[in-house]
Amino acid sequence: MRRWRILAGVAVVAAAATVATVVALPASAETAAFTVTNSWSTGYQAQVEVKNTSSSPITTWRVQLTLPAGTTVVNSWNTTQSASGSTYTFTPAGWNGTLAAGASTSFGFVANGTGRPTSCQVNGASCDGSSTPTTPPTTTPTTPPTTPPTTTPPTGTTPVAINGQLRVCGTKLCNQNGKAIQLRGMSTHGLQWFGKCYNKNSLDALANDWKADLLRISMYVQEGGYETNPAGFTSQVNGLVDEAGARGLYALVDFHTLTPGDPNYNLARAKTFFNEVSARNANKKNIIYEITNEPNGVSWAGIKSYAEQVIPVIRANDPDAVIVVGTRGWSSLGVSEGANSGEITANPVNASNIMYAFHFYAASHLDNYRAEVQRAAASLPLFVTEFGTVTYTGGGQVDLASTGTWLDLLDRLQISYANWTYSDADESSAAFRSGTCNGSDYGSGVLSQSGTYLKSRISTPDNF
Ligand code: IDC
Repeated sequence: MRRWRILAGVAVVAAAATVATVVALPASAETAAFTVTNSWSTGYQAQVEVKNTSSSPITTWRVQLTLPAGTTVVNSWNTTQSASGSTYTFTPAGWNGTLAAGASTSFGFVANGTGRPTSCQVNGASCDGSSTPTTPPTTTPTTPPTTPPTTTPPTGTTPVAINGQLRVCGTKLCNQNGKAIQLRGMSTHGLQWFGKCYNKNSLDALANDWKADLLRISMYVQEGGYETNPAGFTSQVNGLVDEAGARGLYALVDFHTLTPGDPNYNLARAKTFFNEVSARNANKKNIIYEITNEPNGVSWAGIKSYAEQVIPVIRANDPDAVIVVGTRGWSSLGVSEGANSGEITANPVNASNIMYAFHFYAASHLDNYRAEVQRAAASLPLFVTEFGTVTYTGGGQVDLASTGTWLDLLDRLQISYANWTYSDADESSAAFRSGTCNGSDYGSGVLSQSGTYLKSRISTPDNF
């Protein structure tokens, strides 16, 4: 268990805090319990449980955490967060302010840096129940008493242990022995929104129950993603690469461009991001790079130009990793913009050991798309880095018939895939029911219709 309470070391845990001195907040007793739910070498994810231990309801709460120099909050959920210097204030998200007597709620955040809070207050009083803010013991350890993700290659029967460093062989993805293989796994949702869904329990479930081979780490660039905090999101991605590796899973690092559709808009960011990620992870066998998610409204020539500038940045650090290039028309091989894979075969990216991305949403993309994939697979190495069981909106009816036809085709062609999404988003493409990630149970009982089906497909024996 990497879960630990900070009580022993830093004294942020829990406590009945009398808040009679706090103006504008009810005089009552609240506790705030801080738990690290996931950690990696450059950051961690934490959960704070706020409990109303009084005998009457409260209508709001406020938790203030002070972090040491070098550690910052990257993002948070189920809360509204503001910062003043190194003190972060967390208030209700809107719907979780009112707590009945004895009730509790929790919020979470991701920190860049390893420093744990040096002070915690709930409603202006110390989380340890005293009237002054908690001060840390001088012997506070700077590293948590946890086992960091292992950096030695996993042994045994995990996907990475069996297959090792991957490479492209002809139109296939091959393992370290030159055997053509197929990887099957799940994509995260946007880390800026669903970071809470990627924790010890959920990742253990993905590796052990789902028997997945692959975690796609979907880092949006816009919409509150990378561009708002490059260091923080880079750290979060690196942490998940480690977590995947610790479980013997491949990590597909997705630079999730979407709007604007021209990846060149983010060229400078892509170079910075991939330089940092590939330098740090160069010696890992489990990393695969996806340099742009879904180019749209841009020519193939524009995508190719982008790829030929980003790929050398990765290669300079990590010469042997597989790199996946998005394709025109939201990675439809051009079909969704009236083109087809012929423009790629006629003018391929000038690089080796690369694959081309194809995406589909089963309720929207039917036989004409399947025909194009079958045709393209004869000459291009393809990787389905994202697909949904639903419409291209991410919602609507789950189309199990079309999904089944698609996955049968991918299995037959040995095309690897990742499903959108391993999250509890309130949309039918999500594998978990809405609200699941607020808890710790990622078992069969909390799966959506889509998740139940995907798990049944992914957990069957691999072809390694
Ligand atoms: C969707 C999410 C949805 C989010 C939207 C905009 O499911 O919650 O509001 O993005 O960011 C894609 C994209 C992927 C989309 C998904 C479903 O790669 O970001 O996610 N989709 O619309 N391409 C086709 C479908």
